[in-house]
Amino acid sequence: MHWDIPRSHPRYESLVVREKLVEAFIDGIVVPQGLIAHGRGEAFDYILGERSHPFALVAEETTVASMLLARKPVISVNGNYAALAAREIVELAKLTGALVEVNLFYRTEERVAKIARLLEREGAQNVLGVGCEKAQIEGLESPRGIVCRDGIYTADFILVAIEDGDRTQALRKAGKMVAAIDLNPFSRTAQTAHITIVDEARRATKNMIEIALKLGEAKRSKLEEIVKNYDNRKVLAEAFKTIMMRLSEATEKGVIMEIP
Ligand code: PTJ
Repeated sequence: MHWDIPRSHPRYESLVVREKLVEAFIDGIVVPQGLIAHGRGEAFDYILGERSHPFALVAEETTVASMLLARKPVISVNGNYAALAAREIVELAKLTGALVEVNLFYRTEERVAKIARLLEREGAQNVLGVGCEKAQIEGLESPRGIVCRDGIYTADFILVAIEDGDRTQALRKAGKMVAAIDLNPFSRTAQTAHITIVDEARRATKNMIEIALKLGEAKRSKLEEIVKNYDNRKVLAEAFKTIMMRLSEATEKGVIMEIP
């Protein structure tokens, strides 16, 4: 199933992304529930104006600094994140020295292998998930809590995206530092992560690549300074304020765009 989206369509980019997800669903990368999750993300992105706000950029910078400082950083990849940003994930991992692990909510070994292959086609080496020694994250009943012993299980810093709240909480309880990309600041993931990136997953990952290129040569003390000054409550509060401001502007004016 493939639809040609006319370039002139005012929502061209958004429709192309939907097409990409539908194709990934047909290929068995994304689960049907992932399409529903995407719709929720789109709604928040629409309200936020589909751009990276300063509060997101601060969280993204802190995530990159934390990854560069970490003993073993891991980027946890699920179906949606892989479908949207496989190339960017691989690039970010290379720049920060992070491992890439496929970790799924709706886990089947077949999907793990498919997503690993997709990442490998984009240049990833040693993607964790298939054939690794398995371990169980406490608090997440099997098979949702299955991770690689040499990956997430022994990691000190984990970046998750478009993730279920339960998992973020369990990872945090397991003593990991967690950064989460989630457009919905109300979600359990957003509320429980140490660093919450309220931004669209691909846009956020692209921003982090730019930041990693700048911070790659930075001294440890500068990275530590960035992490020390970070305040996640403030970042979440800014995200809520931005939503409120955009909504209150809309409630005053009623009309938010000029229709010819
Ligand atoms: O591939 P699997 O098996 O691991 O399953 C993945 C899904 C997405 C189905 C699973 O993790 C899930 O059910 O997630 P939730 O609980 O629906 O949460 C997804 C969160 O991500 C929601 O808060 C959405 O608003 C948000 N979101 C959706 N799309 C994006 C997003 N955030 C950032 N960028 C997006 N593109």
